[in-house]
Amino acid sequence: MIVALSGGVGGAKLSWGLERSLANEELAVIVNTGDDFILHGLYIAPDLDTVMYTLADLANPATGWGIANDTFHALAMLERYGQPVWFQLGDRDLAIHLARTNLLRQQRLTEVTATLAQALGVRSRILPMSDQRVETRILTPDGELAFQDYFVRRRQQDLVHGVRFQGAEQATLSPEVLAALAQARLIVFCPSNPIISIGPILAVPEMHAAIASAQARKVAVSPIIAGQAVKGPLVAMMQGLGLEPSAPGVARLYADLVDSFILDQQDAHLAPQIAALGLKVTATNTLMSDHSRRRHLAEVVLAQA
Ligand code: FO1
Repeated sequence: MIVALSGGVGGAKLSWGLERSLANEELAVIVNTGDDFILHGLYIAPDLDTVMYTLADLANPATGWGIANDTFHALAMLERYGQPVWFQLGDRDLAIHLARTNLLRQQRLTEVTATLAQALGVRSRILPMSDQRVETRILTPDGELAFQDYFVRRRQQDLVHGVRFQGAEQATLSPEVLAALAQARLIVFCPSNPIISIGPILAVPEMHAAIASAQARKVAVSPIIAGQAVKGPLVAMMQGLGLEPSAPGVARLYADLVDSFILDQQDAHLAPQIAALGLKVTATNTLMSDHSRRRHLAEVVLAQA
């Protein structure tokens, strides 16, 4: 068993590479649910959907989230009814939020996700980080914002001086997550945002403890290449939090949990700073701009086991 810890787009792409590189071994992807929220009365889990759509080869290649070639007729009608439309829900995408919201009345999020993933033909196990609600909250000069308010509605323009994960202290691990971590021979920290994507996963106290005590080898991939995040507000966010926005800055956040660290070859000169933390360092091409590069990065990751 290989276990990946993932946020949205970057984690989904590496998970795709891992899944397609594994012959008989199973992949379990533990996914951030700190971004989940209710809109139009629907339970929306963007990172779970991004991982499922990517593994099902349905994802919109332009954005990485949502479904390829989707249309937005329902959203246009919602606008006529005076409903908020800052969160772009496509017509095909809408179905998963309807189904999930309905199924959640009877089942845990882990069970609902398994049903949806199976329906899409996904071969890997997609595991929400917890069945309890954990909500990422962003602290800004304008006060505390709900995650999607900060990320999508306000377009990541606010200065971030803190992040908190409401509910994390009370959240527990599902039996499915515990079993996956116990069986893992390799745990992969995907190149997702360490603050708002991997951060919520590790904020569940049992998760941190279960990863720390797992027998598996543990490897992280840098989401920062040459001082730039591949996607999203990571660099500004790390600066706002007083962290160094670089591969070594990310490695420091994970140093107590991982054995090895993969950074981009453009950052190879920073390897000694990471080796000084006691980690094995590998430099390679980490930008997953096409399918063959996803597989390449996955193979370098799997070689760490
Ligand atoms: N991200 C955006 O920047 N704008 C959107 O309108 C948007 C809609 C959306 C709909 C479904 C879905 O699964 C994801 C969506 N995302 C959108 C992405 C998502 O909210 C964020 O990228 C993640 O929460 C951060 O990982």
